[in-house]
Amino acid sequence: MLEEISKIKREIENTARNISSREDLDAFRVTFLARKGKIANLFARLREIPPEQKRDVGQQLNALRSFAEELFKEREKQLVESQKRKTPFLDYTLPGRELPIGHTHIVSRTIADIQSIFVRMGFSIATGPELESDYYNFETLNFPSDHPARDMQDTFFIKDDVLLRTHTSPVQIRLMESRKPPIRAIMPGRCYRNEVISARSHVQFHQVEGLSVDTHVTFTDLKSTLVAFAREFYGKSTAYRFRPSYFPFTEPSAEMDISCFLCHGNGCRVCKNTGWLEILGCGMVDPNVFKAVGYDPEELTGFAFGMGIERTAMLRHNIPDIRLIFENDARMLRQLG
Ligand code: 2NM
Repeated sequence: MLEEISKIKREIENTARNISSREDLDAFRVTFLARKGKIANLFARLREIPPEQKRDVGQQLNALRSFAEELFKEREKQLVESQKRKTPFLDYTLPGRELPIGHTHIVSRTIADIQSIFVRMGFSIATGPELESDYYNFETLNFPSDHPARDMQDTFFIKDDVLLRTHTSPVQIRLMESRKPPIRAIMPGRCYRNEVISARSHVQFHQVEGLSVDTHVTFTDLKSTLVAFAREFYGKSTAYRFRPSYFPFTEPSAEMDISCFLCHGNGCRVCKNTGWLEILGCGMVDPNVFKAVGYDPEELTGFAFGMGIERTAMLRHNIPDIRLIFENDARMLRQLG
C-alpha cells in the first residue's frame, strides 16, 4: 500500500507537469481527485489495512490528497495567468486613437481669415488666371511703357505676350470689364516676380487685393474699411497710421501701418525699432484705370488695396524666413496648420 502511494505520487507529479490546458487540468482532477479517482480508490482500500497500520497509512493518504490538491490549485492559477497574457486587455470604453489628419497650409489659413472679415463687410470673392497678358497685368493698370516692372528682368515671361501675373490686380480689371458698379470684391491668389530668393522675398507669393467702386466712394470709406479690417485681424486696440505712397494704378496712394503688436510701439527687431509695421498698400483708383475698363471717371470713384499674404503670416506668427513657408516641412505645417 505504501509503495502504491509513492507510485501514485510520482504519477501525480508527472501529470501535473504536463498540464497545459483546461482539458489537461480537468483530466488531472478526474484521474486523481474525483469521487472515483485514484486517491479515492486508495481511501476505499483503507478497510483492508490491518488496524495497527491504519493510522500511519491514513496520514500518508491525507498528505497525498493535499499534495494533489495543492498542485491542482497551482497549475490552475498558472493557466489563468498565462491565458491573461495571451489575450491583451481591451477597454472598449476608451476613446479611439486620433489619426494624423492633414493641416491647412498657413497661406491658405491666412487668406481664409482675411476673406472672412471682408465677406462679413459685404465683399465678394473673385479669382482669375495666373497667366496674363501685358494688357491686363500692366497696360490697363496705368503702368507707363517704360516702367521697370515691365522689364524682362522683373517679370517672368512665358512667351511674347504671356506672363505670370505680378499681382492680382488684373482680376480687378477683368471684374470691372464684366460687371457694372457697385462692386465690392476681394481677390486672393498667387503671384510671381523675378526676385532673388532670400529670407524676405521669393519668386512666388500670394496677395489679397480688394476693390470698392460706386458713385460716391471716398478716401474716408477706404480708411474706415481698412481700419475695421486691421482691428478685427490684428486686435481691437491696434493703432494705425496712413503714409502717402505711390502706385501707378491709384491716386492718391497710401501705405497703412499698424502699431507693432510685438513690442507695442517700444521698438523691436521686427519693426526695426520704429514701433510700426507696414501691412498694406492702398489708394483711390486712378481715373486712367476706369477709362481702360470703360467706366466714366466723372461718375465713379473707388478705392483699392493690396496686401502680401506671406508677409502677413510672417508678422502674425513670427516666421523669420519666407522660404520656410514654401518648403513644406511637416513640422512647420503641424505647428502652423
Ligand atoms: C495695391 C495697392 C494699392 C490695386 C489697385 C487696383 C485697381 F485695379 F483697382 F486699379 N488693383 N489693386 C492696388 C492699390 C493694389 O497693392 C499693394
